[in-house]
Amino acid sequence: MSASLLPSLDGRFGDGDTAVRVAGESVSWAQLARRAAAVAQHLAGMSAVAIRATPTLDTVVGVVAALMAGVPAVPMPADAGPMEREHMLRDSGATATIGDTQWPEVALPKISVEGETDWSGPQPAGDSTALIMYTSGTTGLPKGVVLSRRAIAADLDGLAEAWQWTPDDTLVHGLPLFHVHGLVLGVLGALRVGSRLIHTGKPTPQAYAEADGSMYFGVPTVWSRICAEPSLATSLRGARLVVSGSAPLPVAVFDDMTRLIGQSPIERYGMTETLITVSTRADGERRPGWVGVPIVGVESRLVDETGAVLDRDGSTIGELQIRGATMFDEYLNRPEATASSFDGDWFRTGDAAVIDAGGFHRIVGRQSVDIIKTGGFKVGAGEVEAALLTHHAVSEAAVIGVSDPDLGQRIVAFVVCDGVDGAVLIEHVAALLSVHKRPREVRIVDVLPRNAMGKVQKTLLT
Ligand code: MCA
Ligand code: AMP
Repeated sequence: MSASLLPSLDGRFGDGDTAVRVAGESVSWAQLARRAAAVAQHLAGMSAVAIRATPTLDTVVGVVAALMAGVPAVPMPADAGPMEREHMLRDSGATATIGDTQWPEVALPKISVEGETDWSGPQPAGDSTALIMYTSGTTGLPKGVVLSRRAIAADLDGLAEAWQWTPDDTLVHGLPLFHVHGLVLGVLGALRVGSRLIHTGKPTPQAYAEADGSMYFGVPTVWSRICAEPSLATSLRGARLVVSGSAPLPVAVFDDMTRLIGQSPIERYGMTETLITVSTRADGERRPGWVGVPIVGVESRLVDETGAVLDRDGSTIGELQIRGATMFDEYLNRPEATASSFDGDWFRTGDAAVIDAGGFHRIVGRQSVDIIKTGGFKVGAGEVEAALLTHHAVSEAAVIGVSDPDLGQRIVAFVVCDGVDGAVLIEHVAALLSVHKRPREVRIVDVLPRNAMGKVQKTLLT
């Protein structure tokens, strides 16, 4: 294992018996390292390994094994449908799978998670690929975001500094292990800092209330569900930090958290491509609706449509651009997409933001209506539309995000179809893609509003 990436697994922090607990199964760091080594010895030399990222200890072992072997890990949604799976496996070039992969169409060898050894291989270079994480765009299939070990280390160190995250902490969360939030921050973060980790399996209010942690991570939907059960929310009063991210935290939820948990949440902002770049600090101001300041090693700026840099006056809105040590390397197999997402070394986030004179950031919204954030998951409208159009009864489809009190946005599909009802179409999408990409609502219409060029005018969909 790289001495530099996950020092807890090199014995740097001793060996707590229950250093890592996932859905009730616990291991010490030494056991985790030995279990991962048993898998890593079969991975060495592979070009990439796909991991079905269920919320289990086996997933953590699989990811650590890939890091140990220096093989890029491709965490796949546990419920990825065949359309997504096929794309991710082919695009990533994975040559084996780990986890409970009962994927009928996949012929790749399965590496089982079993046994313990002391195997160790050569130390992977800092600029080598640690993870390929798939993220949805405005159109087309999800893009593979290539993340180096160096970027991950820089991000986790920057966050540890901002949050005063130490080996004395116990981190609690139940977020999915196939995205940056749950996996990079929520697992690799604990293993890098040397804090204990309790992954609750699912991010339910009950599980968070029972976990007795010092730091809790959640997306806004998780926090609003916790606040809806005040007797459970007050159980978090002993925590040192409660952290929200992945989507805008409504001010009402911020206020409820402050009242019920007895402290205001830390809000932090990031993207799969840039990792987490902006955060309020443990020792700094926590302002509802604002996400804080760049972490160490990161710079930000606002630009207008012409590329001119805008003032930091707390009210001028521009596109947020980011550069620094936490940046991804490229979109896999997509050089044009990579090139067009940068302005020099500045990454164009596609988020509209303001920055005040003190450097505090507020995210105002996305620049594209075709990116939907639902329950903290990013979903591209185009991907859902393409899935709908594979149904023989559907002739046209347009998908938007509609404001939702629980999910932030819910996916709503407007469909021109013949002889099929909405429930069938929802199931159709849930079966082809990850379940969280399914529309929550289908509105059947006679025609879609289009402009003179024939383009659907999504702002007219209601
Ligand atoms: C429902 N279910 C179905 C169907 N409908 N199964 C099959 N077919 C269907 N049609 C099942 C689901 O599988 C699930 O089962 C259960 O019903 C509930 O599903 P659902 O209603 O979709 O879930 P939810 O309760 O609405 O989920 C809310 C959530 C979830 C738990 C908050 O949205 C979530 O985990 N969000 C986290 C997203 C996240 O980590 N984002 C980070 C991206 P079962 O319960 O058995 O599974 S990284 C990022 O954004 C950046 C870097 C950042 O800043 O962090
Ligand atoms: P993802 O591609 O899943 O990594 O999602 C990244 C996107 O999530 C960003 O571009 C933002 O639109 C959104 N996001 C992440 N954190 C926050 C936050 N704290 N407030 C508002 N939006 C956020």
